[in-house]
Amino acid sequence: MYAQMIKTAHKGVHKREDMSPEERAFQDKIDADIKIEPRDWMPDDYRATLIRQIGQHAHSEVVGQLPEGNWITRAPTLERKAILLAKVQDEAGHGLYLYSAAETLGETRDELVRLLHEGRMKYSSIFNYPTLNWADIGAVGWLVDGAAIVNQVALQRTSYGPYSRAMIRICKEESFHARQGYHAIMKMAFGTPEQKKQAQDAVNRLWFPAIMMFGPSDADSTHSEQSMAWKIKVKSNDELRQQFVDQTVPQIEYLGLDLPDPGIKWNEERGHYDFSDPDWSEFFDVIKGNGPCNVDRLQNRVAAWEDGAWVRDGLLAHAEKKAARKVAAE
Ligand code: BYC
Repeated sequence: MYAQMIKTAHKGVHKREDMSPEERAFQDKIDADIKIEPRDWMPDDYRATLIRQIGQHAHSEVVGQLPEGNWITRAPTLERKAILLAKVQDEAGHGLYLYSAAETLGETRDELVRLLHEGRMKYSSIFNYPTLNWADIGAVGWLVDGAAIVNQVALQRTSYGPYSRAMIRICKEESFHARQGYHAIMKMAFGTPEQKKQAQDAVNRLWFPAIMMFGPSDADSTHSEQSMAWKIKVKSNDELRQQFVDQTVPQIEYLGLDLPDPGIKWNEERGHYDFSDPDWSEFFDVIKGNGPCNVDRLQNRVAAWEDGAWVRDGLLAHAEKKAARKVAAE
């Protein structure tokens, strides 16, 4: 359904004077901060935008398991391993909440997964970078989940009820993820000179990819204007990026690490940190499929899906048998 919908999607922002009476009533509800629920009338483009964003978000949670899963067997202590396992399992759960939220819009999980596997849907750019040392796992929890929280706390107020409710639950778990990441990197930063060097290296490599997670600058964001008018997005890409930088710079300083960007400087007048733009050509290249790990990540996901076919078949056969038995007994 989604694949079909994007072909016919409206171009440009919906203007009030062009809206049907139904759409005007819908927009009035949004303006009054009334949540939209699955059975409510909604414009096709609102539905398609939500399926795109929620679907990409779900894919990010699932693909996001890969860079961290890579370190489960090499975690330095039993305690760190148990924490990492719990975190990676949480990501699978987040994927499920989000695929379920997308299903309330009439799109199946199987279809979304198919579009991901065919390279027709995106997932977060950040997961196309490798995790090279143990400090990267701390940095992922702290910076990547930290960035995800900034975005998701805002999304708790998104206009679509099921998405908003999924976010509330996800944010609770993300707080634990970010905390454990900061704790892991703190151990490294306050550890031996070799460990501190690894922590610095992780921050240097992951800083710009982390701030790219918020998407292109507002001026280059294709969907922001309409998504904000519909309150699918409640804060702009640049606003959220600034919020993340402001909360993270003091944390880097506390760790005694060098700032990863010479452009980071407190701006008294703005009341915010200034910082350098990431290399946007790298960002657009990564989301086109040309990042360091894109091919690997997708191959791994497709292989995992195919390897799991027997489990899905078994569960379906069991459910059908159970349903047939129930009918026979009635
Ligand atoms: N990566 O018009 P724009 C996590 C695309 S994971 C890839 O600003 P929008 C976690 C965008 O899709 C966190 N693509 O888009 C999991 C669009 O292309 P299409 C995941 C990106 O949607 C495991 C084009 O660029 N969080 O929590 O208005 C372990 C133009 O952009 C990215 C979410 O998904 C990107 N970073 O705004 C640890 C949050 N940025 O679709 C952690 C929900 C942009 O037209 N999503 N693009 O082909 C959102 O809030 C919004 O979708 C975004 C982008 C702010 C990301």
